[in-house]
Amino acid sequence: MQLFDEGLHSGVNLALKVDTVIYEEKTDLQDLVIFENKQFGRVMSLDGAVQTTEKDEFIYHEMFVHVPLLAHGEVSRVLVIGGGDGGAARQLMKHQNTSVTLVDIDRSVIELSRKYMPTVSGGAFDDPRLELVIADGCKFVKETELRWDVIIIDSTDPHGPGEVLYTAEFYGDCKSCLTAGGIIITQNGVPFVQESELRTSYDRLGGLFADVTFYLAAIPSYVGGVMAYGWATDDANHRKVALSKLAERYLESGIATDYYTPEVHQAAFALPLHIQKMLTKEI
Ligand code: AG3
Repeated sequence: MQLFDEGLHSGVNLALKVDTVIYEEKTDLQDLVIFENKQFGRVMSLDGAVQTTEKDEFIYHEMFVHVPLLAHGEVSRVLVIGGGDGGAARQLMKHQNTSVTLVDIDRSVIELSRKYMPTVSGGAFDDPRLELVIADGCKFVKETELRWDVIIIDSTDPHGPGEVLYTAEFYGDCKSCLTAGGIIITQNGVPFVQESELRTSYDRLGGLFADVTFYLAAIPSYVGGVMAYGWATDDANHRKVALSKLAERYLESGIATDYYTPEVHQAAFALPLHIQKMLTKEI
């Protein structure tokens, strides 16, 4: 029996049975593998770390997208940095009046996701409301004159090509691409096994925005417990939207979800004490 042995963290590894290898390639930028697993369906890994699986991607992407969009309430333009599998884009396309710019550095990720895991993007790349840019996200946000209401940083973990997407400089450049009251959401790893990532992002985002925190969701294929999404905005009201208001926006948006509910949205911001302590701990 073949095993995929993740090796992303020291001291704990995710091992997945590989039923069939679907595709394997060293792209110019990353080492990409797609394989079939009974529990997760097709799994895409980059540089040895699981990025997306057919069966649980809805959790990760619904929480990435619907939380900021429904918290903000008036989003018309969204920038996605990374996210080449198209999972975030598919959730964004559910919001009728939303247009998306998706900037990914690696064209192969997009092409292979569309070909071998088509339900993940679900046609988002064919939607005229989506503009695809193949570019270095860092360079893109530094140079663009355009502005967005929400920026979703759907990056790999901070190793390899994804590392620059966790720097204060990059966050600052993202901030200058936001409309007033805009929100930045980051993929911030699994706090139990990636404490320093959480702490670093908290400090860097905290130096730039008035309201910085994290919200949580458990993604079964991201080993080690709940995952943290970074939340950064200058408008603290977005985090205080009443449940009744979120429910109203959810209904009005007409989106169909399998994980997200307004109640889950609110509850996701409740941080267990050990995670709160990580944020203020001296390191
Ligand atoms: N973004 C999240 C990658 C997280 C990987 N971490 C892990 N395996 N524990 C990837 C792109 C998904 N759209």
